[in-house]
Amino acid sequence: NSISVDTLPRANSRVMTSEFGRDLLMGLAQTPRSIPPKYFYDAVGSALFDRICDLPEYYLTRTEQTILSTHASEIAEWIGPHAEIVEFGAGSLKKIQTLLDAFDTDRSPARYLPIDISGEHIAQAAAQLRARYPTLLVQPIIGDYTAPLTLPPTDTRIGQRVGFFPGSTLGNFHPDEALAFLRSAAGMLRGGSLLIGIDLIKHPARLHAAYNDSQGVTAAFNLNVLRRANNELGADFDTDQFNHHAIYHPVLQRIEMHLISRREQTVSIGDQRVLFSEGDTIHTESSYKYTIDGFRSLAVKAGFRAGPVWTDRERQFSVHWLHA
Ligand code: AVJ
Repeated sequence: NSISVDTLPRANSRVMTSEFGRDLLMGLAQTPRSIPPKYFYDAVGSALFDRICDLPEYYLTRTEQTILSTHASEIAEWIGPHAEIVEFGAGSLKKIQTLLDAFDTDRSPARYLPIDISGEHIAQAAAQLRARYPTLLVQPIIGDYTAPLTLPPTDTRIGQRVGFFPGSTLGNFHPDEALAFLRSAAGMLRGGSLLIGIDLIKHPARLHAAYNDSQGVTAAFNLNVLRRANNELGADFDTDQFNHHAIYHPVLQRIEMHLISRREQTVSIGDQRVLFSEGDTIHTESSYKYTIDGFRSLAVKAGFRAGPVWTDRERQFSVHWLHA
């Protein structure tokens, strides 16, 4: 029996035992085909995203950073003394530092709970943060922040609990998912607040440029999800045979990113074969844009009370304070 090795079930179990593998096959079996955007962020994808944030056309990260640093002391007032900050999808723990630096030492946040799916990344970043802010209790939570989670109990010395969800990451959620996420965040933060960054509706040309940069970094980021499937699942996507396509849909008020098959081709993923005709698309990301009032209404519907909003001069991006 040791010689009758069937490679197909083995190849397939590698796919089916992986959450990415299952989601990929499920997404490609649907019409239209799709891959959830959370799979962009392997090590290579995270590095590409960092490069996107530095692109001249990608105004989001830079503008949010400017808003946070310009209004840091006012935001620190809203946060108040000895707060607990829970960050959703914290990544490299860089954005929190702008907020932490805005406090007088005697009012500084007491505890910081960064939530992220990538474990190795966060432990190292947490160590660096502790070195910089010795009085801050940094307790990383490794997990998916879209799933309900239990936070460690607070104690009476800790001030209000403040959720921090920067980067317009909520934009990746479809409106019904965004509402559900905000509802569960409101529950988890009850009595506290949420500080959230939201990208704003603007001239489509500007949005188009941000997702179709001249250096092709966004294209590489988009195509990287196929390379990841090859690496992790043994799929055989030919990344040269797919084109990056990103377009603003003014009715749905979202950027859509797609990968478009350049020709008829068959791709193997485990024991599955997926046929693409020329021009077939894989929808890899939606990035919803909001008006300030539109987002505030959504937050109110989710159980928050809308507080102050900070924006930049050109009203490209917004940072909202919401009472839970
Ligand atoms: C991290 C979801 C905010 O939608 O702008 C950047 C991801 N996609 N370029 C966004 C992204 C293409 C980004 N978010």
